[in-house]
Amino acid sequence: MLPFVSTARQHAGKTAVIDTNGSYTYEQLLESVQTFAHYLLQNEPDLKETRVAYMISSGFDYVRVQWGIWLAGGIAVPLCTDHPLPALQYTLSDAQVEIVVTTEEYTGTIRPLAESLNIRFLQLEEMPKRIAMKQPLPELQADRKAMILYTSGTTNQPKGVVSTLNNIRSQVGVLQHFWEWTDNDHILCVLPLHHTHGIINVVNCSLWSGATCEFITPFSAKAVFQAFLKGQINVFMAVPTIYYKLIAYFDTLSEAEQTTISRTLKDFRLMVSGSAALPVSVMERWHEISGHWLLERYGMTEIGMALSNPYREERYPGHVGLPLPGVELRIRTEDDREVVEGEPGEIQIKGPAVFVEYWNKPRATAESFTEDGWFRTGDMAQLDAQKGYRILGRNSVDIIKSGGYKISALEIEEVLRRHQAIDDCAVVGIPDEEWGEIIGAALVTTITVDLEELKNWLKTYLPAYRLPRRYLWLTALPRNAMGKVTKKAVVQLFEEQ
Ligand code: MCA
Ligand code: AMP
Repeated sequence: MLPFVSTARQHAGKTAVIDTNGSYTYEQLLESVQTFAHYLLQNEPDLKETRVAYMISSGFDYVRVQWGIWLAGGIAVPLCTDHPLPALQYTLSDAQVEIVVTTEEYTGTIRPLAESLNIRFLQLEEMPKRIAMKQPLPELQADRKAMILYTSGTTNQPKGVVSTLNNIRSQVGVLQHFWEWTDNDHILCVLPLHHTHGIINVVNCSLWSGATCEFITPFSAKAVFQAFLKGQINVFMAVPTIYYKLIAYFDTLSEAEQTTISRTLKDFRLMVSGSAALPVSVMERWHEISGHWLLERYGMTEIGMALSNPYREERYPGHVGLPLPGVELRIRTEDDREVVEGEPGEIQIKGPAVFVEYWNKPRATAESFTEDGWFRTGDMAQLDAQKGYRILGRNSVDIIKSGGYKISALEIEEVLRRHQAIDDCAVVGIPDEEWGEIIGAALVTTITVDLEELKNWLKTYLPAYRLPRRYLWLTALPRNAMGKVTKKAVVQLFEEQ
């Protein structure tokens, strides 16, 4: 049995979810999850790893659909609610999705696409009131594939990371234990729910623990502080950019408002930062505001969380702690030998939380593991005997982290090159205090390009978080000029600009 079913039974009368429509007990959640699972099954005994994509805002409906897919034996494929059509189409096609679920909010966007791809379409509001639930739900083995999350890498299109039920159980279980989750916890979820951080660390850790998960969407610093001030939330997790934005908003408030917020924050049990490097300045300022040293941890879609600062002992700024229980970690040099202490190298991981494959990409899967089965993260790190591991960055310049999102420079370059006026281009990450990196595009053009027109054109292909924010025009250069310039030099050009 999936662990969340027994948790929900055990905490039947307790509040599981709070969203903009109201609050829901575990009993209501489980009942609607089971009903939805039967609705998906349509009297079949098992979905047998059918890919079910869903485009649903954060909240009760999101959880009931995700858990319903798992109970019915399907593979959950969450869609980003902000993705433009070509990106959605790519995900539906690449994952070979057979069913799409949504609510009225997104029907206009996703229904025509699902229909054009011949995919069964379900809108939650159109679900019949009575669903036959005579048949038992399928018995599921731990190695069942259960989720595909799309993540950018060093290929131009995102790859689908396939996790099994056992991977998900391990990713949730280790955090429940190490960060000491209990049913007294109450977390606020502001993160998007097509990535591990929001899905595993926030939603599933809380709801598999009998805690309350409260959702606000979209993120706004004001709404976050208002939610905190209700005095019930005691756990919070976010990317560094969100802490930066919270600090910036806090600094605009009156002294009296600041004092009230600080008093509320001091009662929190746990505050976590991850998905990108936490600047020491943000950690220190947040400590002044809240009295908490943020717990920084390191993870990746393919592996869940791997390294964490301690829950109870001292946390070190600029460091991400030690391997979590059950995580095997080694650091290898470029010439593939074990490092000596303090020497930098690539993080490689083994353990029950590590994904099984990139969907339909056996070559990419094989290349991402060493011959003896270690997953190559592509992240460079170094161990400090006292403070734990320090992340030094990626070993590829083509991976950008902006606002906690992983972005492939190659994907954006490919889109830019489709524009009639662009002969060549180079996309880079430019260091930025608020966003970690912001995306810069250096363009070789033959004719003058109207920037507003270019931005609007790009929006039809790329979601907001993958859009270049700064541009450099290199009109005097010949076609293919970018191939002869290093990306480091391009970043420098931006910085001199
Ligand atoms: C938006 N803007 C940006 C960017 N994104 N500017 C520069 N760089 C960006 N990347 C601009 C917009 O154009 C807009 O400007 C203004 O910021 C507000 O845009 P909006 O989209 O409303 O931004 P937001 O809602 O404030 O979003 C910021 C955010 C969001 C909340 C930090 O990016 C976010 O939710 N990030 C979390 C991603 C995440 O969960 N990653 C986890 C994956 P204007 O106002 O001028 O139009 S990593 C993972 O899962 C692994 C396993 C791990 O370790 O956790
Ligand atoms: P994603 O592929 O979206 O799951 O993002 C995972 C990547 O985020 C990792 O490979 C790291 O590059 C980065 N990351 C996650 N946590 C941290 C952290 N605490 N410090 C630095 N980078 C991080």
